[in-house]
Amino acid sequence: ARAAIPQPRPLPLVGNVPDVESETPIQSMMRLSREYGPIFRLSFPGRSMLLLGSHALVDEVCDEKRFDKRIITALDNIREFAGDGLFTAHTHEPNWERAHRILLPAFGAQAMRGYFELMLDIAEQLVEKWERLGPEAELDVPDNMTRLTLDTIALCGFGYRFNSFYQREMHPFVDAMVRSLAEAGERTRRLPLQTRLMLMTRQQYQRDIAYMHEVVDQVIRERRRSGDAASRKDLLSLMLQGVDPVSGMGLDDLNIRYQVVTFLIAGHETTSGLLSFALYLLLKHPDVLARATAEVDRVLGRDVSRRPTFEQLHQLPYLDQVLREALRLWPTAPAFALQAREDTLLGGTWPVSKSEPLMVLTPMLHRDPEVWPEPERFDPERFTPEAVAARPPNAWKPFGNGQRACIGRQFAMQEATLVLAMLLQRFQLIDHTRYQLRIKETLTLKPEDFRIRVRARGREEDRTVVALRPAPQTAPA
Ligand code: FDE
Repeated sequence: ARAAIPQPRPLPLVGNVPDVESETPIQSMMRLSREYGPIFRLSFPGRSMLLLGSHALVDEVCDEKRFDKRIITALDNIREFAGDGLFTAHTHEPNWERAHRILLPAFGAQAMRGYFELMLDIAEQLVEKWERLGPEAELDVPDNMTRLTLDTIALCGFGYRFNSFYQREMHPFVDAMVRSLAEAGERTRRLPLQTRLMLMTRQQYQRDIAYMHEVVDQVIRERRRSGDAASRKDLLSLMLQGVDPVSGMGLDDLNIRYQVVTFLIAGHETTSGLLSFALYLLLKHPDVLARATAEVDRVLGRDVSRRPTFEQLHQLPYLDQVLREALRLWPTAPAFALQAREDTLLGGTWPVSKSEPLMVLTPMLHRDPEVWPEPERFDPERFTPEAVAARPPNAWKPFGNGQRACIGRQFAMQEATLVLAMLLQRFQLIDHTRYQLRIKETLTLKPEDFRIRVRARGREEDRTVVALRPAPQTAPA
């Protein structure tokens, strides 16, 4: 019983281009998924893809014997600057397996302990800044979180300080990276000829890529010159010294450059979005916020002069549930692409050719009422150990699938837990704009224009001082 795969009516030449908003493609696809069902096709000039949004179908394509990661669209363009780094390498390229084996220890449990102090260093910069700015200051949450996550991955990964909290503008590397990621995305919506005609855009792109590579090559050179690669246990020293146990080979300099760029890209926007969504959701759910704060007070205590410890971080199960539930509603890496190893039938019904890419629309998987009752409701109780054990596999995929799943998962969760704990320990969050969620899409998702105020949760007498100067209310837009 073969069935035709639904598709919004394509127009001549442009196909389904008009069905997908260029600024908000994922949100358009979520809308189409609600309209056309668990599998539908979109076709664009020269290519098409199948979009999957139900647990039953995603569960099927998570079988790695039948399906493998596919590098398409924006990811394919990002290969221009991230080359065969882990994220953009094809599984069959020798450098993927080699780098995967060499770098796995850098993301293991032992390594996480080593990163703790460095994560704390950057997290302290954030909370100290917010403390000093005081309750009048309007804080741009995604901007602050992006500074934090970029500085954290650079310091833990390569011993490099971007010092983003000491500058008004972000480091020029960030501008170059953001612009090139945006251009990599734009190019998926243009015909190659259009891009060829956009001389200024192309030159800017080439300049940005050259600049990123220059910064990264400099970091690598400095490490080589300092000769302390042996004593350090970070990503860069593993890359410089690690030997793949299977092939007996190390990584060459070009690949190391690509890996550094990859980790900076993969390691910061996603985690920054996660922290921003988590703060947004807490702000809008005072009961959850109160419970999370109580857990933090119990484990870290109220004395902010005592620095949190690695052990304490692993005693915050409710915070972990909050972060997982935030990733369910808003998986910041919102899709991943696969291909069938052989032509096949999906769900016993839908014919799928191995040449046509499949995209898992993670936010729709995470809203499938078959596995997520009342899917729109934010409820960290979904992630108690009992609830997790009762759910079928592959219902929650914010970190992708199988061997190509996120290598930085532990890293991101440790960083997010630490920062969230320190923020809740210190501050009361104030929703002075009565923020209405709007989602900005780049490669990742983020709350757009999300600003808050914070007030130190000090002793009682501090609170009365603050109360004499109430923060003016901004009228809702
Ligand atoms: C990966 C990843 C993924 C998959 C994709 C595909 O499939 O295409 C996903 C979904 C993700 N990832 C997600 C995420 C989220 C978050 C928060 C994160 N993520 C974070 C992070 C951090 C870091 C450092 C990272 N991350 C990294 C990474 C890498 C390197 C990769 C690739 C891997 C392989 O091998 O392939 C990823 N990540 Fe992530």
